Amino acid sequence: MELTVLVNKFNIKGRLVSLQPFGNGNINDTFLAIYRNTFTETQVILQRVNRNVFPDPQAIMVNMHEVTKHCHEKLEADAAAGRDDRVWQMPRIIKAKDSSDYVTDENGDVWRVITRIMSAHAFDVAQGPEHALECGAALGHFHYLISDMDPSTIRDPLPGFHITGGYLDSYDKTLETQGAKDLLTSSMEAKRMAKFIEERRSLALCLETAEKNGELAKRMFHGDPKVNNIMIDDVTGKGTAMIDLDTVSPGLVHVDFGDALRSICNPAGEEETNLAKVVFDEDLATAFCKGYMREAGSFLTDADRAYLYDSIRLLPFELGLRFFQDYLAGNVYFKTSKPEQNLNRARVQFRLCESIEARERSIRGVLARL
Ligand code: GN1
Ligand code: MG
Repeated sequence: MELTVLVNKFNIKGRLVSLQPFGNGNINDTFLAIYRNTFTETQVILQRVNRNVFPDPQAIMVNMHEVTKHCHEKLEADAAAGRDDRVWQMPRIIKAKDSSDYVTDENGDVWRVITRIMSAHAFDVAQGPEHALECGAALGHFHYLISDMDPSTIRDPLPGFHITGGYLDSYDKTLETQGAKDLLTSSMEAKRMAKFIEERRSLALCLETAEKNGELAKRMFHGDPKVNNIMIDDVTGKGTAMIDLDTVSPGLVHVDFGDALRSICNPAGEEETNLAKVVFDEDLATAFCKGYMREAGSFLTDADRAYLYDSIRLLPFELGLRFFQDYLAGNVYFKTSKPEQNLNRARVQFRLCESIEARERSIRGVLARL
């Protein structure tokens, strides 16, 4: 089906005047559609849910329906009561003309349309401490919004997501394949990555073990709170919305905390090729934590706080492992435009992990003062 035919199956006022690829997501295909009529313009986001990644795209849409319903009600109640210092926003699902939340094309792919958060942008790297603080506030506020959701309304969007032990298992299985063996023998960098993983196997289970022991408990999490999933208001410079809601589900908030920090505190970005530029920036971390704690600090127990450093160290390790495994498996999960791209992405995350390890005392000091 032509993309224009597809987007016109949704209930959007006006005539379609532009449809262009949009954003830098590694998973779904995203387009910006602009509709106009005589008096106004509507901009919406069209997305194909990646079936290679999400085994049950319909479940993703059921979840999105539940999450947005819960949060919109809460946002409206808070706004009416004058509880907020700003207008917090969240995308809304635009229904298809047949009233469903999505359209399935002839290949079985699920497409959805959601509202675009206007006069706001997300950045691929942190712009400075004020931006980092606003990212922290946006994630903290999002945790507050989803904190009282009923987890039983949510279907597992991605089995095994953020289970680091599971990623190690699938890495081990990939190592057995001929393709992986060939890549490892032909590349010094790949061998170096493999050694990096071997040296840190024991750290992979730190959060899962704490959860099994009952020290940490699952709550609702975002799952993918990287810097370019956090929208900043163009006018005020304040955080205004978290986007990319596909993975909102029960999980450890530590995963979000570590994932946001690994993304925000690496101003070189995920695609940097010069590893000398990849450094964990503690000023950005301090600012992010300040913003996060302002919105969500009251949720955190002493045990939660005790594992914050571990989460900061773990998440770049986990993402590097995921990128490296995908490189060895032939780049089947994350979108790539070059064959070595996932190898380089892994190099960046592992360098970040080393940079965090080198600053452990100082980072623990920042966390202790929160
Ligand atoms: C993927 O879709 P996107 O680009 O926001 C991935 C995240 C990774 C991120 C790294 C469902 O997120 O877990 O941290 O790439 N999402 C999924 O850039 O695997
Ligand atoms: Mg995503």
